[in-house]
Amino acid sequence: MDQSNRYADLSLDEEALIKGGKHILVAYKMKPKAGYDYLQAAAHFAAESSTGTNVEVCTTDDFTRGVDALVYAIDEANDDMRIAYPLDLFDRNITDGRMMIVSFLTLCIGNNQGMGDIEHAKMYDFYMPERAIQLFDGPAKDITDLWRILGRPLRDGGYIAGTIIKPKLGLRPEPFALAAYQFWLGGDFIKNDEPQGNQVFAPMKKVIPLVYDAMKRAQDETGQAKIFSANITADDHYEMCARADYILETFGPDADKVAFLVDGYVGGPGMVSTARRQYPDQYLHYHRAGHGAVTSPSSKRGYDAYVLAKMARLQGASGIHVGTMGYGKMEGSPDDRAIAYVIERDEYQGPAYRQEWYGMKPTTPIISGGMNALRLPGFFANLGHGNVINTAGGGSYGHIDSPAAGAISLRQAYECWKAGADPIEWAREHREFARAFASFPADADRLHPGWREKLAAHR
Ligand code: CAP
Ligand code: MG
Repeated sequence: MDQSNRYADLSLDEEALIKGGKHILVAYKMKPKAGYDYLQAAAHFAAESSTGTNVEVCTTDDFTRGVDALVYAIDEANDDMRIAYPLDLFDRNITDGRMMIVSFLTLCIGNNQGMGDIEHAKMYDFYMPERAIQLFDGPAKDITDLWRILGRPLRDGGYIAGTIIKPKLGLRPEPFALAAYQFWLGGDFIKNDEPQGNQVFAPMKKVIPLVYDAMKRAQDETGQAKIFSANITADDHYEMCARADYILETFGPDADKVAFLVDGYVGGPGMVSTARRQYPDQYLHYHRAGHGAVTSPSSKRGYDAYVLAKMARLQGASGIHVGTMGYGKMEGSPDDRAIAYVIERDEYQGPAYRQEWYGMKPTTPIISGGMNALRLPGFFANLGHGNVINTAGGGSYGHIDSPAAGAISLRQAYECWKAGADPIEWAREHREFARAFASFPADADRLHPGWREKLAAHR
């Protein structure tokens, strides 16, 4: 059924829609199945994403039509479609009137995924008007809260050297805490790896007290504050809160040094918002494990990593993993810096829309995945700043001297970039950084051919 007379209006002007402030705009890469007219398929997509279905229904009235989602632009040659969703379509909390990401997803990336007349459709940008920005929680804590704890300047406080307790699984409580202590002798920030929780061989109620003891000893020995990002991910809201409450109680006087890690993609919006709303005093660390299922460039459905990061900021993630922009082990490219810029700045021109955040707290770009001291200088040069959390698991526990040396090498890499120094020259004056060359020889060969001769004294 051709619904384009109802669910499409190509005369609508995008700037006017933005100025009107009453619509969420969404840009998709959409391709109809063979044999389907582009505009008709787009209109059906908008119907299924708002007030319609595949046939007219007798219960529709004029008010209904007033909140139809409307296709307002198509570019068939580029599989590009843009839809305006009236703000009133979206569900609001009965508790406090706020908006919710689950409603945004269930409409904009819901039934329209897998329609019979659509080959594929993927959201690559969206625009939230000011009223919507006002109605999402946004972050309660941000990187300035971590810089404050670490005694750094609250403006451009710089690089936070972190790690992930490795191996990913399989450490019992004592070796787990030892791994934490060893890194904290040189680094700032430790996170659980995303699957670490309450495994039978590492019960949380045995691990957490030992981790806190390790934190206290490392703080005493270094004279520096340390941070632990504890995984509270769970299916059950009450389980998640039980974990969070136990962790805060155990860290007691140092509970402000605990961030809460949530596996936000697999856990879903409910878990993220529950953590954000129940524990607004803790930095909320959004791990995105599993996101590649929809965000990977090889996926033509769902939404991309840029969209995921924007949604995480709206939900109140204090920090989210943004990838390594081609410098680490995960998929990515240097242009992925846009994912960092859109969540850390108060306004940013994205691939389709200029998003203003109207003072919503920024979300910290978290850099993780195959990173080590050798890969960091190039990463910072591409991003253009170092106001990030970097968690390097292999890059710390793979350093040939010690996890502490690995941590120190990460910070030295940041300082090398900040100084605009040549890494080989810098290595001559910074031992742990030099020893990262020997620790990760394949990277050293690729990034600094001839390094062995140049650094003979440090092998
Ligand atoms: C990195 C990591 C991170 C992923 C996250 C891992 O470990 O802990 O979870 O990289 O990817 O489990 O692989 P390494 P992203 O530092 O040892 O690689 O940040 O892209 O979501
Ligand atoms: Mg991990």
